[in-house]
Amino acid sequence: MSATPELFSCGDTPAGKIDLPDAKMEYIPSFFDVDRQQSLYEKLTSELEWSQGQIKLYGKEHVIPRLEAWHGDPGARYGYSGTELEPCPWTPALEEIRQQLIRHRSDLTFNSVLGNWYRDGEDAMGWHSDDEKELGPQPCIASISLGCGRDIRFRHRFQKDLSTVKIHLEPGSLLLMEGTTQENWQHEIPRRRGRNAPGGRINLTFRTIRFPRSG
Ligand SMILES: O=C(O)CCC(=O)C(=O)O
Ligand SMILES: [Mn+2]
Repeated sequence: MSATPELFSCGDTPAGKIDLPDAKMEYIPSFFDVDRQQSLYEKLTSELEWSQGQIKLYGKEHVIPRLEAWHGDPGARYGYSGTELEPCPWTPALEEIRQQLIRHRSDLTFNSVLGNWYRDGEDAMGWHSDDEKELGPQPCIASISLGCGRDIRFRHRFQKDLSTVKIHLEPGSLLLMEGTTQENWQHEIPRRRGRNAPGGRINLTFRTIRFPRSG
């Protein structure tokens, strides 16, 4: 695949390597088939410990526009959205997905997963990189999408002349981000309003906490 960003701005990104400069990414649109992705979505809505947090920006508290859940091995403590959390235990559906990831790439291990539940198109996530120090250098993040499809956008942190790249994350898809992706690129899930506003979507980012926060 060529590195031309416009190539990815359509809805149907093909399976394979996403050839962005200074990044290592792979996209698999049908990691789960339609029935399995739907049943996993439903299980996760009830199995995970969802809550809506708050974040302080410029001294003002804001409600985070999505629900979040943090699960993993005991001790895989993490700070996100301004909070520090001991993970909730793995659930059967999370364990099933983790095993499928490891079957896909036997060199990968994950000790935790962050769930984000976008209840509708009003829920979103702002520009950021997954570069928290708990993850260590060059983290591998495996991102699973279930429910409705949503766009993810990428922008280079330093090369401002590069176009923003949009990938439509299909329900049942896997996006792997590794190597220097987080060092060099930020990503966001933009809000989607209007006639084509999506319904619910759950995203799971499987991660490895290498340097847990001290309890
Ligand atoms: O919802 C997504 O696809 C992305 C989630 C994300 O970027 C994160 O959890 O850090
Ligand atoms: Mn992220």
